[in-house]
Amino acid sequence: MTIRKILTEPDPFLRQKSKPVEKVDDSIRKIMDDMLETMYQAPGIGLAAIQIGIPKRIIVLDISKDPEKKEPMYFVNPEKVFTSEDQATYEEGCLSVPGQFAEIDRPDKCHIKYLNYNGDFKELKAEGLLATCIQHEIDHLEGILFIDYLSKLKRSMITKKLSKQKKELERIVV
Ligand code: GNR
Ligand code: NI
Repeated sequence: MTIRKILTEPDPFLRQKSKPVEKVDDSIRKIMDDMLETMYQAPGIGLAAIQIGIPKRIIVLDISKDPEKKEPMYFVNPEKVFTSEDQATYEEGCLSVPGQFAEIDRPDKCHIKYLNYNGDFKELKAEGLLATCIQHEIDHLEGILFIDYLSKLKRSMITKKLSKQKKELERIVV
């Protein structure tokens, strides 16, 4: 397994729409393994393939509280088939928007269909943090970041801060 570099805002790559996976084969499983390792070491509780520069519809998640007990979840070509009217608010962060957090409202429950690690068709009813994370990750597949739900002013403040940080880092590296 390989730890990959996580792209950060304002990288235009993050705004691409990811393409469906045609077949869950070993090359796709290798991407999922790398994504999981990259997510654990970040550390984060979810990751979409586009965040490591691969525009394919693949998500990994692990929302287990105990770091000793790994409970990885893999979703290929996930599609929302239901979202509840009732909303839930969570303080969200994103590995592609480092150091920034904001309260975001989303449907409290969602049902999804997807392919698992072995390429089998599955359905899942999610609520609470799991539902929030799945929706955050499916947004990545559409090129959407959680900061897109904030006011224009808040979003541009965050984007400016991050692009300044990037330029400073480049100066140090060079
Ligand atoms: O690590 C993460 N934590 C998190 C917290 C609240 C809502 C969503 C997330 S996902 C995020 C990792 C990430 O950026 N996934 O795309
Ligand atoms: Ni994210």
